[in-house]
Amino acid sequence: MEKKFKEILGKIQSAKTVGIFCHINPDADTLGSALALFLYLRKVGKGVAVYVDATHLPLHLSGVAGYDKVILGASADLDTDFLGIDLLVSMDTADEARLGKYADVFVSHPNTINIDHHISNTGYAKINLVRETSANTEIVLEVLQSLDYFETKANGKPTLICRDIAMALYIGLVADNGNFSFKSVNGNTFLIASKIMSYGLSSQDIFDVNNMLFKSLSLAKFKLQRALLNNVKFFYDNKLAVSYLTLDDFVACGNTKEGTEGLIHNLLNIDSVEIAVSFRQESIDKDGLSTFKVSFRSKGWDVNYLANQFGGGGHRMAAGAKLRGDVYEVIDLIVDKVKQLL
Ligand SMILES: [Mn+2]
Repeated sequence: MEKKFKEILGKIQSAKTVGIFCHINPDADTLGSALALFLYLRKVGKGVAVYVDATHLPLHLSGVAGYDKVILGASADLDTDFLGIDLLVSMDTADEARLGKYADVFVSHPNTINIDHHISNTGYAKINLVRETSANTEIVLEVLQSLDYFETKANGKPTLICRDIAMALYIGLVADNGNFSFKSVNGNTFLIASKIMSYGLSSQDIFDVNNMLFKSLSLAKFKLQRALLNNVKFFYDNKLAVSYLTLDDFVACGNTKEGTEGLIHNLLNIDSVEIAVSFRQESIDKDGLSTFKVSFRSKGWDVNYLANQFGGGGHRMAAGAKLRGDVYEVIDLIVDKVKQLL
């Protein structure tokens, strides 16, 4: 076993109290990592709590055990005596700023561990366990297996890694590797999934996680999607798809605060489409002119260049800009600029 890994196990084993930290805008990987360790340490009798600087957690993760035990920024204050806690562990957090209001507390504590899978990790803890894996829960699994060896197998006892812990690990795994579809997936990822399943996940569980993370859509978001699809127009032999959502569309969908994130993929997924553009009306000023937030996506064309033409930017295949005018002027502007590319 590598020396650093041994040191980490020793730190966790000797701590009586442990604080675990997620990153801001918590996702399934940071939360799954934190809750897996939380559930395990609770079983071995440690005083443990999970902290995150957020007002709420993603609702679709509410089935993960321990979800309701997480201490949110809104209810925790910095009067908590973090120095009185033996050990602090951050999960899936590339730099201390991502700890939000807990950043200072964390970096000033004498006993900290940073478990992360981002190559950009700044190494802000006293011990940094950073590996490039498809999800952070892969690293957490290894930590738990090692802890478990000393807690149980070495004494001939059955494992303490239960189905709830496996569920937390699995949700983080598939959320970060796009359900085994990203380039970060390799043979080891499948071995890890198999190992996690062996702790009590059933085929039904795998099916349920898939539905929960990748198939479910709120009714409000479905209605936004329907409106976007209803407004779509095609140009250049159906290679360009353009659509939009107006403020009226948002009202008709119950004025949900839910984002439009991901909806543009409905357009880009069409086989003939090379460039997809969607825009949403953000405001109407006193001259009656609207401001639109425009998203560009492509299957390889440089939409960063397109966005630049409108004073925006981003990446080669995903970019954004703001445009003013009415819906038809904006469509004309976009169609005209895309002519330079297609
Ligand atoms: Mn992650």
